[in-house]
Formats: sequence, C-alpha cells, structure tokens
Amino acid sequence: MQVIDRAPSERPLVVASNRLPFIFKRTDRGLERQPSPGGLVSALDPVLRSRSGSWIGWPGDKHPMGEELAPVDDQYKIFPIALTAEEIEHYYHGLSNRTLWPLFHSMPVRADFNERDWHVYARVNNEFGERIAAVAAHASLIWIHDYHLMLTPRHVRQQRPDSLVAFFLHIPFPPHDIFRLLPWDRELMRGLLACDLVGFHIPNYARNFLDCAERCLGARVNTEDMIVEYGGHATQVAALPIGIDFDRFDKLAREAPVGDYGAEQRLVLGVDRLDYTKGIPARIRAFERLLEDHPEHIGKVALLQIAVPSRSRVAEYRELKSLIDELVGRINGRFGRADWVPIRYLHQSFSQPQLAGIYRDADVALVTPLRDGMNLVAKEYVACQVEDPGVLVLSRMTGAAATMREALLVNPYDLEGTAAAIHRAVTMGEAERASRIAALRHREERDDVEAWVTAFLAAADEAHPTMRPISDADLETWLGTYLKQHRLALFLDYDGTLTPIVDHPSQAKLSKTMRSRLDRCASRTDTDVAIVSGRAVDEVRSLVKHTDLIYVGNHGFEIVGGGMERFAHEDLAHFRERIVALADDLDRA
Ligand code: ADQ
Repeated sequence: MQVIDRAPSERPLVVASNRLPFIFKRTDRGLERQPSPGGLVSALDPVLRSRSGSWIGWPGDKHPMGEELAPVDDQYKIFPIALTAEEIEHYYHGLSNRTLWPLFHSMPVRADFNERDWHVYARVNNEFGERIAAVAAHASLIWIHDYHLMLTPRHVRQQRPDSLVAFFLHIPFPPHDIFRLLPWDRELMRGLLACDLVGFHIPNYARNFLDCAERCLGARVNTEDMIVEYGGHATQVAALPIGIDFDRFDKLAREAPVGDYGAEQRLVLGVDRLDYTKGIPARIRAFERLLEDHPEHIGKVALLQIAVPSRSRVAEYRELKSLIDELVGRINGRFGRADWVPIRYLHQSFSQPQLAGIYRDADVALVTPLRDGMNLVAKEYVACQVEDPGVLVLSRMTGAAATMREALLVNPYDLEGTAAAIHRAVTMGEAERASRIAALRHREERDDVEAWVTAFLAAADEAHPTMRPISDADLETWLGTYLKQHRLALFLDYDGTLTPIVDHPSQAKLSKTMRSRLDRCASRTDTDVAIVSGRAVDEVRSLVKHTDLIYVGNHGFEIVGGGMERFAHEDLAHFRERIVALADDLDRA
C-alpha cells in the first residue's frame, strides 16, 4: 500500500544513475570530487541541496572504491556503488551497451543477446535497488536515470512503497516490433511499470512505451491521459524534452577567443561522441557528395569533424574508428589541394570553453545521427550563435527534431538530400539565417535544463495517476472484433466462481441468480460454456444440473458433454489404485 504523506517539495530527493557525474581527484585532503561538465549536474545541484538529497551511482573504474571521500561542505550526499570486473563487463559493456543501446536505437542487427549479461544486469539493478532503499528516507522522491537501470524501479517499489519512484530514459524507446526482439522484454517492462512516473524526451517514445506495455503484458492503457495500469498499479507517462545550460554556452561563446580555421573558408562542423548511432560515416559521404554535386565549394568549404573517443572496449566502436579514418583519407586524397584540406578529423575531447568557440565560429552544424534520443550538440550549437548566425542541419531521427523545426531537417540515410541541405545551408542569406537562429535560440533559452529539472520534479511530485474502472465499452474495444469472428468459449470454475467460498465443499450451492445467469449464457448460440472443477465430473454435474454444458472434472482428467464421447484420462485408473493403496496404508498407521 502506497503511503505518501509529505508535501511535494518536502520530499527528500534521491537520484540514481549508472555513472556518478563527478570526476575524482586525489589531493592532500584525500580523494576529492568535482562535478563533471554537463548541464544535468549543475541543474540538479541546487535542488539536491535544498531537498537534503543523495546521488547514487558508479564512480567509474578509475576510482579506488575502498577510499573515503574527502569531506565537502555540500548538503547532499554521494553514495558510490562498487562494480566488480565481471559486473563492468556483463552489466555495463554487455547488456547496457551491446544489447539495449543498439536495440533501443532501432539497430537490432548490432545487438547481442547474451543470457549471462542479462543475469548480471538484473543483479546489478537489484544492488542499486537495495542501496537506494537503504539510503532513501521515508516518503522520498527517487529519480532513476536511463537504460542501465530499467529493472531498479521494481526493487525500489517493493522495498520502499512509501516513496515516489520516477524514471527518465535519455535514449529513444523503440517501437514494439523492435522491443519484442529482446528475450527479456516483459521483465524490463515490469521493471518500468513499477514507477509512478516514466519520462521520455518526446511523445513518440512515450507512445511506443504505452504500446509495448499493452502488447507485451496486456497492461491497460489510457493513451489520452498517458496512463498505464499493470498489476493494480498505475504509472503516469510523460514527454519531457531535456534542455542545456543555455546561459553558460551563450556566455562561453561570447568570451571565447577568435579561432583560426583558414582564411575565407566556410566551416561545416560535426561534434559527436564516436558512436555508430551518430551517423558520422554517412555524414562524411554526404559531404563528399556535396563536393561532387557542387564543385564550386571545392577550396571554399571544409568539414571539421570532432569525435570524442567513447566505449573503445567494444569492438564495433574500434571498427567505426577505422572506417572513419579510411573515409577521411580517401576523400582528402580525392579532393584535397596543397592549400586546402576538405575534411579535418579530430579524434579527441575538448573542454566546453573550447567547444563553445568552435560552435560559434562554424557556419554550419551538421547534426545527422541515424537515431538519437535528443542530441545536445544541436542545442549547444544554437546557444553559441552569438555573432554571425549559422545554420543547423538536423537529422529527423533525433529527439531534437521534434521541437527544433527551424533547422534544415534531413533524413541521414538520404545522401543526396543531406548534400542538398548542406549546399542550401552554406549558401543561405543572412536574413534567413538570422530569423531561423533567433527562433531556435529563443526556444532553447526558455526550455533550458533548469526548466526541464523543474518540470520533471513537478510531474513526479504530482504523479498520482488513477485509471477509471473497466466498462462495457472497454470489453467491446478489446474483444468486440474478435468475438464477431469467433465462437466464445466460457470456462467457469464451480467453487469460488459460481458459488462462494464456504467452510466445507458440501455447503457450496448455486444461488438462484447464478443459475439463471448460467442458463442465459448456455442458451446463447454463439457461446460454449464449460464448468472446470477439481471435483469428480459426475459430482460437479449433479450439483449444476444443467444438461447443455460441458463438464470438466478432476482438473481435466475427465470431460463429459458438448456432444463429445465421455473422456477419462488413462492415468485415472492407475492413480485410483495407488490412492486406495495409500489410504489403506494411512488407515493402518
Ligand atoms: P549522448 O549520446 O552522449 O547523450 P548528446 O546529447 O549529443 O549525446 O551529448 C553529447 C555531449 O558530449 C554534448 O554535451 C557535447 O558537448 C559533448 N561532446 C561531444 N563531442 C565532444 C568532444 N569532442 N569534446 C567534448 N565534448 C564533446 C545521451 C543521449 C542523447 C541525449 C542525452 C541527454 O544519447 O540523445 O540528448 O543523453 O539526455
């Protein structure tokens, strides 16, 4: 039974994510932590302080787990979770990054389905759940992040029924035809349906989730109010698109020194984590196509692709790196001149101040993932357009495309279309660039990461979804079409269904009302009625006394009626002898 007796904003906040958003450094004072750059941690910081919060997560494999953290004056606590080498391999690299990541990005052929990965994933999710339950105070708000921890809400709900459990998925939620490829689809779904609130970036992912809940588990769904009910518990589903720390990027862009990218050259920029979902090879090919279709850009337009190394222990990421190296080499060999290189490719990380300067100076940002939950690079680029306004070319397959409508939207699989969009971007007049960027900036400034945190917490604090009771109209919706095409077989138990549960089986009698209902069902020409009982078939038939029904006795060992020859399983006789022998033995004992 859920008991929540605190005013919303008083609930202590517990945040759980796979990785703690901190960088740990050893100093004279011991091991100290600094927030890692990223909007989420700075947006959550004030809320965690004001709501005596805690953050639970894995500090990464470089942090020595046994070591105490140096005391800091923060008002919220950090609880590092230790992962063994086996857990890192199977939970993190395995199920999270080799199964869920590709599958949820609708790339099932890249997904591995490995039983051992699954078991370790379930175990680590359980450990997170235990830790959260131990840390959470009475009536807390527990906010769990992302695909690494999709089973955790269920553990938390079981152990902390007095708390609100909310979850946010940072990657897409796939359509049912993809989701059901996961051998553990139902378990994962049950994990999430233990939440009070499940948030996604955009309505499309939320709709996929509701559809999967209905089709995998038969959960009851109210698509209008975005509520799903399963096992007597209702979950609110919401689309809450994440934003960035707009003011920070705007400020960094204004302060960044002027970069030198080659005189009089128009700069097209790509910035990504090196990941196959980001569509870097397709983007490079589209740039090649631009040079083929519009040779007037040769010597005048260059692509700068920055890719931060990521997940290099997974083989596919290493292969991707070689593929990009090869492509860049080939295209540079084909189009390069002594005084101009078409593609500059930097496989390295940059600080945010450096990135802000590059974003500001780029004439075009090419953000063309094959699939992406949201994509923050598109937003950061827009925030950094503080001087000559640039153009954003954005893949329709990103969550960002749902709102950033003033970008030039492209299908990244369409090489020609993408090349045409790049051409349009580099030749666009200033007035059009300025008006598109102004609209984009206005939205990102308003819907920044702080607004997102506030909206999510408000939705979670207020999440008390209730589902209306089942009505005749629901039955018509779910069964109507089916019933029109098929005969209905109605299976009814005797004890506890047609008759109430009583102290002794001999007292179980059919009431008059029930008898007349049974008569009405039996008289329907489109319905067969069977009484299924644990009693002997003749006994149940003599109790019901209706001649037009089918009777199933002894849990299915005996069947009579329905125009069929009387059926008695051959084992009946065999067991009868043994039961009589057993009874004799017992009598003698
Ligand atoms: P990511 O897949 O990591 O996030 P994204 O949203 O693009 O994708 O964020 C990448 C971040 O890394 C950006 O903040 C960017 O500045 C930074 N970055 C990229 N290249 C860099 C480089 N070379 N040097 C330094 N920094 C670099 C997941 C989901 C996304 C979703 C976010 C947030 O996959 O779809 O937008 O979470 O919910």
